[in-house]
Amino acid sequence: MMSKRPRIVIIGAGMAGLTAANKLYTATGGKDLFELCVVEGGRRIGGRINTSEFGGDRIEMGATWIHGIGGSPVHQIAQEIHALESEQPWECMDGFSDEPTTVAEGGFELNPPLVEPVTTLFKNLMDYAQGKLGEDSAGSEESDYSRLAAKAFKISAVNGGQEKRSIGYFLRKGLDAYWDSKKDQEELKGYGNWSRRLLEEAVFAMHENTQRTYTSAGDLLTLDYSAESEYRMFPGEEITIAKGYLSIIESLASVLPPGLVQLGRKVTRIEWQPEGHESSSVMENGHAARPVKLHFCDGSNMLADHVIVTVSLGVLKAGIREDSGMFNPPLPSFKSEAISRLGYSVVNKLFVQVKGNDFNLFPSLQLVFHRPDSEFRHKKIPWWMRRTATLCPIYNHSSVLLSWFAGKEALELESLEDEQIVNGVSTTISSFLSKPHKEANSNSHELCNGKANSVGNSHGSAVKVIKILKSQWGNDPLFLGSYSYVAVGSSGDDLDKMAEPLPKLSSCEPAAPPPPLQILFAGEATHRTHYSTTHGAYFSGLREANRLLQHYHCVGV
Ligand SMILES: Cc1cc2nc3c(=O)[nH]c(=O)nc-3n(C[C@H](O)[C@H](O)[C@H](O)COP(=O)(O)OP(=O)(O)OC[C@H]3O[C@@H](n4cnc5c(N)ncnc54)[C@H](O)[C@@H]3O)c2cc1C
Ligand SMILES: *[C@@H]1O[C@H](CO)[C@@H](O)[C@H](O)[C@H]1NC(C)=O
Ligand SMILES: *[C@@H]1O[C@H](CO)[C@@H](O)[C@H](O)[C@H]1NC(C)=O
Ligand SMILES: CC(=O)N[C@H]1CO[C@H](CO)[C@@H](O)[C@@H]1O
Repeated sequence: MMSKRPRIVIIGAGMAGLTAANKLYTATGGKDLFELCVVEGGRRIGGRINTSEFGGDRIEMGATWIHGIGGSPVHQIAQEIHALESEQPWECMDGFSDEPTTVAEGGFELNPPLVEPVTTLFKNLMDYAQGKLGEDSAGSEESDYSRLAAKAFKISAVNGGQEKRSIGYFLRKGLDAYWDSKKDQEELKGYGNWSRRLLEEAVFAMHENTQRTYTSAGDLLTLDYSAESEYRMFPGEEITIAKGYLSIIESLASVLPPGLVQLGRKVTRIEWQPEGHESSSVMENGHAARPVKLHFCDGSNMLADHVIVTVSLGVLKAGIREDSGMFNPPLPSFKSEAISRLGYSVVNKLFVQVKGNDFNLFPSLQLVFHRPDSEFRHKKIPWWMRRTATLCPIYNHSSVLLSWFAGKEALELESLEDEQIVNGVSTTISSFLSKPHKEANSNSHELCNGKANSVGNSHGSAVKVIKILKSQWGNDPLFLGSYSYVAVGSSGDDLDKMAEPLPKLSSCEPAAPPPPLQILFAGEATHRTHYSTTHGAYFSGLREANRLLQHYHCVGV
């Protein structure tokens, strides 16, 4: 009797799932060593990669950047398939490479002497937290601030509560240290309702808001400080993909035979055997039955020897809730606790098409807002706009602008009508690009160069918002958020636990059979140093494919 081929089912046709499928298929030379299939709940492949179109331009609703080209497998594929050039314009954010224009609420364009020290401070603090400040910078002024902050941080962290172990807390200690060190200098005049100190704090907050979108930690007080130094970036520039991020996904999928990827196949339950395959006495036509049973939303089911789960951390968090029963029996506590502890929140992108006399000169704007509770704030600017750090054309001279949102502002965006968003963005643009009201006593040249007038004149009232397009990662049941982060109370060890296959048998005899590998885990949230990225997802897919290839003694080529 022919022995049955092992059946491998990959759940999810995103970066991790398709990388695993590509590896398993190509490593065995397309020979029928395995019965392989990918089941995807949605109607498209790509997952959190979702290249789309807006206002005639190619845009990314999800993954956007190759975070450092040196050593990035995504960059390598993009080069191989010539996806880095295009005739058609794309979301490349080249306008931002020129100096962005920093404007404070009310229309005051801020001068470099105000913005740059705070920006440098912020950058140095993050570099310090990420362990990137080399010894050579030891003598510099800024690294002195961050050392001071680190000291303050460590002292407080010993006795402190949870939030004192966060990046958010550390950053604010750094800002306090900065102000302390400037105490003796003369207090410079502010501008309009803005005092110098309020402006500095607001510029700092703008950088915090960018950090919120980088990490998806809606509240930086929940972002773990210690884990930050474990995160790895590739060296080199950060670029976008001219032919669209989806071209990478399509390239990975292109080697797979038709029918291998099945769309519209949402898995509702995964039944597995925690005691391992061997102990199962269930037989099927003289063979040990395949140990895993998948149930789909249409009521059908499928047996498998191995399942690679690549669904997002958000979907797993929902899946381990008692009422969900996604895993039957439930996941062991080491796994479900890691899933609960790790952070996962929402980041959304908002595209705005504008029209104006000379819209093609819309600047790359850095937005400096009053605090949400400030008496000076422009009351008509909605709260969900107030933590938006930038508003920039997606390429030089494009009429499409882009802003990023994180946390509760990102979720709010999903629930609003397009018209409400159009109004909110319009009000914001007119407040920032309007001619500021001059006050007799605010003639400080240090902070504001008066250019706000020219920016205002050429744009403020002339810019009209035509339409918008927003991503909606938070409420989509196939994602339930955007990407993961290490939350306070969690650690890099939890990311390693995410990657461990099940069942985890306790036997440690030397002759113990190899682990049955019923459920394997891949996906962005299973990579200790490259979590939250496409290349992290890629590496994780490769890792799990190789685990199975090794299991069957056909080590990957
Ligand atoms: C707004 C945004 C911006 C980003 N920007 C960047 C960036 O600039 N650079 C970068 O490197 N990364 C970025 N990322 C992160 C990157 O997109 C992800 O880390 C990566 O794509 C995740 O791939 P994955 O395979 O792990 O998961 P996914 O892409 O989520 O794939 C999982 C798949 O499983 C499917 N699925 C879910 N539940 C089920 C079910 N029950 N049954 C069957 N199928 C199911 C989903 O539909 C999905 O297709 C961004 C993400 C977002 C949302
Ligand atoms: C963008 O356009 C401006 C004005 O035309 C030009 O000065 C600048 O060099 C351009 N920047 C890039 C990156 O192409
Ligand atoms: C993916 O892009 C399409 C537009 O092309 C959009 O309708 C859909 O909402 C996007 N998905 C998410 C989760 O944002
Ligand atoms: C609350 C407050 O003082 N608001 C003032 C801010 O500045 C504008 C003009 O610069 C005044 O008109 C407001 O009264």
